[in-house]
Amino acid sequence: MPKIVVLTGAGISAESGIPTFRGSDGLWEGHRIEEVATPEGFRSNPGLVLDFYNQRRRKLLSSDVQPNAAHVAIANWEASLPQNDFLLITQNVDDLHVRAGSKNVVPMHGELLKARCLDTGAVFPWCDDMTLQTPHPERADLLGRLRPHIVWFGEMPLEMEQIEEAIIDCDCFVSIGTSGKVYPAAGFVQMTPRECWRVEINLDNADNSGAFDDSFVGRATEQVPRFIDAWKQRFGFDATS
Ligand code: BJW
Repeated sequence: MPKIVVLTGAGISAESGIPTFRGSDGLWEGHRIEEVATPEGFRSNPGLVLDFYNQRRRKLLSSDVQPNAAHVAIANWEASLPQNDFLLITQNVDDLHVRAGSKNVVPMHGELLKARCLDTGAVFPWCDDMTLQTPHPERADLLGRLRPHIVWFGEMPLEMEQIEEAIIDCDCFVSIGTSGKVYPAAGFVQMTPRECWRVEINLDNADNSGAFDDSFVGRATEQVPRFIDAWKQRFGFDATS
């Protein structure tokens, strides 16, 4: 059975109502990247950064945001395959893949619904707003010492060893809804074996499009199911066999 690695970015959640990062104005919901997505930005204005993530967390938890047909198609695809043959790497900090039923998911840029202690590094599930006065779940002496469990620029993405092991050994690498501007994720396609089938799914060309063998151009909700059908044909896969 072929080994599959799927990489997703903000474009897969766009049709669930979560805005992508790189709009034409270069701002993320009105903020410069350095303000809200770097350790330096957090140190210089922690209240603003916590509030930025509070707003995104509230939106993610609202009933308006639900997994879409692309998230569901990927989860169903995984469920039809042997357990160890599929890895989903997501750059997204939302939990929509898990809500759709995906199991083997690595959220390499962290998770919006988790908090991390600045002092101990411990990570906790987190659905509430976070402030400069938020009590630590376990340590009364550590008041206001939590940050969102998010990988900011200049920080090391999570689970890189597991990710690299899967990529260098995969038969199919599919990159969905990512601009190919942020490393190391943008360089994963270059690490795939020579005989691997490299596929890009995007509304538009990404910065690293030249490294892919095939492109499915259009909205993820339409193109992901179309691509999975193509994969089944290519590898002679029959769910009943
Ligand atoms: C659709 C669609 C639809 C829309 N259907 N498609 C110079 C050169 C190279 C690297 C560097 C450099 N200077 C600094 C670096 C490193 C830096 C980096 O890459 N910077 C670049 C900006 C140049 N990277 C880092 O610092 C990373 N850490 C690191 O490198 O550590 C060292 C290391 C060394 C060795 C090995 C490994 C590591 C950390 C990066 C952290 C990124 N964090 C963020 C923010 C999280 C906080 C938050 O969520 O608020 O993660 S940045 C932001 O970008 C977020 C995303 O996960 C990430 C990627 O964005 P994505 O998903 O591609 O979104 P968009 O908006 O850019 O694109 C959406 C795409 O979807 C578009 O293409 C649309 O067309 C498409 N689309 N609707 C299909 N319906």
